[in-house]
Amino acid sequence: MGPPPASSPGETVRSGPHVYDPAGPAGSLHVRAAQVLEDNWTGTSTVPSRRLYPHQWSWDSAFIAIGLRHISPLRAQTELETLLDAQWADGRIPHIVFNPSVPLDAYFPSPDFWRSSTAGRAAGAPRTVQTSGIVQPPVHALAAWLVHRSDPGLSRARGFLARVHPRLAAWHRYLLHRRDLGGGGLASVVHPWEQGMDNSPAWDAPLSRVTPAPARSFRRADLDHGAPEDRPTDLDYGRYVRLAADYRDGGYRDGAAARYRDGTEGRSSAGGGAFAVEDPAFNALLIASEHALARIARELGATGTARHARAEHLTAALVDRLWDPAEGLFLCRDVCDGSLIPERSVSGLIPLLAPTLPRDIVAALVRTLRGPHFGLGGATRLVPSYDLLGEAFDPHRYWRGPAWFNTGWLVERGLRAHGDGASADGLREALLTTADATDFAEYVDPYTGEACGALGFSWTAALTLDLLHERPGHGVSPAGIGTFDRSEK
Ligand code: 9WN
Repeated sequence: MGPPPASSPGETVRSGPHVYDPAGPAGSLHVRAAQVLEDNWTGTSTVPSRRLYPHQWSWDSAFIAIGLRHISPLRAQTELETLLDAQWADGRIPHIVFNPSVPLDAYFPSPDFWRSSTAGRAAGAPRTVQTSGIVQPPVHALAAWLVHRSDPGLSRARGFLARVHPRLAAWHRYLLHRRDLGGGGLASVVHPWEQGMDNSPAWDAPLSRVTPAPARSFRRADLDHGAPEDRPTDLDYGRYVRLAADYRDGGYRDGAAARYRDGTEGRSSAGGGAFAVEDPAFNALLIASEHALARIARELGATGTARHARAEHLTAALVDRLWDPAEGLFLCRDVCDGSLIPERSVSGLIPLLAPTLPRDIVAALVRTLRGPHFGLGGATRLVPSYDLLGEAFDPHRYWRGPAWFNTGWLVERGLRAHGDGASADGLREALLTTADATDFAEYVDPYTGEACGALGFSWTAALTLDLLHERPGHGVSPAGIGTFDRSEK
């Protein structure tokens, strides 16, 4: 990896409106956030973290592009285009694009585990770049639209939207057609890493059916950098490895989910159905991205109406299949046995992003967010990843309680889009203060704000930049969250 190019010819590196400054001279947070992205830039994309995650990750890149657009719209476009260059012919966007100059043992599972160009050949994996074979949440169309809006002139001059639109449309087609494993109109994830909240207690029940790969068959690299008590257990890791290996050995084919009668039958094959879950956040992001794709289509001269209609149809399916009125929260559905998984996670709040969510559901979600299970504005200032009162709650363990900045940002956007500016302002302030105080930590203890995981984490820095460019006290800023706005259809 060479030194990061600061900017490219013809492009302005911008400095932002420094509207937040609790801790130092005006702009210092902005400058430091931009520096993190500079340090993590490889020349064509941004690593989430130099040591822990030294390749390109799919949903990380989308969040990173959303922040990068404020300092370099060209780099933001490049970030997304690099990812899309690794798209498979069946439409999937892989969750990792490997950097060939990084040693194989720097991250596990490495390219020799996924073997994308051979095992994924039938599914259309690219030949020239090595990738994983699973996906991550579809934040990309949303990111592409926001990147375009940050500098429409540059975007038009480069034909950015015209180039990414067919790829994004193919990506959504893959999710809507190949991944509707439950048959109810929602996309399923076939591995906990696909949903992005890898170690969520919501996966415990469906994962318990999976026979772990033997510990001696792989070597974890994450424990070289992270504290074992904060990371997933070896048992869970063995199950992640088994699911991924079975999916690979089935040629990364997507099949119908097997229905388990008693929880013991069935194969442990991801494509064939041992793990298939409909997740609220994943589908809410698909809804937001469908609305974004509609706007992209309109910008390119089409109407976009059919896509808005599809997004509304998806919203109805989300409510129909995952809304639990008694909990006031969206839950995950285990597609293998058809049950709703009785665990409260931040994923269930993220449908706040859906602009046409019924108002009574929005109100119930806000009550849940501020109630005892998530405690926003009371016990916590950030949104915990999991139920504060849940049996599996742990303030430090990966996705089992700590607060992440991307989920906080998504909730902030949703609150603002639905007109709850006061709650959004409070959350924004807390996100900025905490990013500042923790040196852009990967995640934090939701009670104390103590830094956990990697520091200098890219999406924390990127979303800090994005929040700095929002004007607090305003409902919807046209350049920021227009995509989520009810009225902007
Ligand atoms: C597996 C890169 C990724 C994030 C995920 C986060 C973590 C990887 C891991 O890091 O996952 O994809 O090794 O734990 O859970 O959301 O995209 O930042």
